[in-house]
Amino acid sequence: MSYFDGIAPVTFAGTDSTSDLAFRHYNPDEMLMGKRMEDHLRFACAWWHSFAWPGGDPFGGQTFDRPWFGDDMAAAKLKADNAFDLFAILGLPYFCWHDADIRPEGDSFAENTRNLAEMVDYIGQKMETSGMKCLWGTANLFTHRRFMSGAATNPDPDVFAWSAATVKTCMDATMNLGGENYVLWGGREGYETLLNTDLSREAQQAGAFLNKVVEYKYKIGFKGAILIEPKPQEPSKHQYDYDVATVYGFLKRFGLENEVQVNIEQGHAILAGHSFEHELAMAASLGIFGSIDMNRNDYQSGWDTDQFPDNPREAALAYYEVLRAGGFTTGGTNFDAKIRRQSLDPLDLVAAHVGGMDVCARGLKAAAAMLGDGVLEQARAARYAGWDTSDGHALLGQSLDEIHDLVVAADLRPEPRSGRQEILENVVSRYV
Ligand code: XUL
Ligand code: CO
Repeated sequence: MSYFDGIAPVTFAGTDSTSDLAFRHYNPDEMLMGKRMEDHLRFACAWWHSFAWPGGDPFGGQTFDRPWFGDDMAAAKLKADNAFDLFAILGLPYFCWHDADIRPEGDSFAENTRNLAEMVDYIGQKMETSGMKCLWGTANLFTHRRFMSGAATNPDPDVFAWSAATVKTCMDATMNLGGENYVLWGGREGYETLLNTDLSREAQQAGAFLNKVVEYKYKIGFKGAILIEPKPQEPSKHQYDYDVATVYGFLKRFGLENEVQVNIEQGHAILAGHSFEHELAMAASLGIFGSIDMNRNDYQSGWDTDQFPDNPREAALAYYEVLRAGGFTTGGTNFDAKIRRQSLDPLDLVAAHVGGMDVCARGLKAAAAMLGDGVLEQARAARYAGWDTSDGHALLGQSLDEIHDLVVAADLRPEPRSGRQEILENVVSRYV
């Protein structure tokens, strides 16, 4: 018996379909820029939102009633069985997990490790029979009360040690599941008040911690990417991994800019006061683009609402940056998104993913067409054409007084030119 019994596998039915449970745009085998749509998007389901989240909010507890809710191994296995049933219905190729999503919490570190290892075996067998793959694994270093003051940046070295040991077990588990990336979201790496916080120490701790992660990656021969997920607020008042540019500065400081990339989440970009495409373009320009957590925030609430994406234009602009960056290599599109607390039924969980996958597919198609037609890239190249001349090239290597003499000799009079923003925005509107 599956929780999802009675729901048939979702298939592509074309844009004329009015079914709630059909793909109108996501057609896995459709070729775009020489690659299958499924291989472009590399969709993943998030174990925490879809199977572990009880539907609570700050004003009320659990609303969902799932047969697998419980805190023992039998419940964890039932959860895994049903997770794989949902993956099959949706035709999702990947999943992502935290240790706390897939194993029950033990009474000790050793019990946590045993539980995790047993669940990794169980899930590994299900992956073999289903062909499912693991996009990434991660450690939950923020839910349990021991992490209330941070993990790597905790004032208590025992918590640093517990966290480092936990990451070791989670990297082992990710490797055993053939995971293609290992993610670190600094859940409580930040502070509530500067009055009790030593910023210098905490940065040193975080730098040492991440260096150990990279060292261990090489030690075990993990071939995937190590990814940091930036977020500016929530749960801490201030989170150290504020945004892509901040993370890059941190990586540079600790010599890790060629070792670690970023997992960029739509909602986190918005919380940081950026657009999603800004964060993607920034990561690409810094050479640290890795993967995405796809979702959307409510633009009125100012909070990380983790809703499924529903805005084709935003998706198009995001995938445009992904494609400009060369597309995903180890990364993919993880739905770090949850249904609303009133969405009680198995059908809601399926429909949420169908809608999200379809919006991403629609965005990807528009992005591929925009890139293929080249209108935006031609306009961009034309705007910077002066820098491609020999004078333009030379300028960056010249001193201030050399440049001064050039300007005087040529009687230079720069002429402002239109940035053509509205025309370019209209171009995008033609595609979405
Ligand atoms: C929290 C968040 C996490 C990370 C993984 O906002 O996005 O789910 O993606 O720890
Ligand atoms: Co996320």
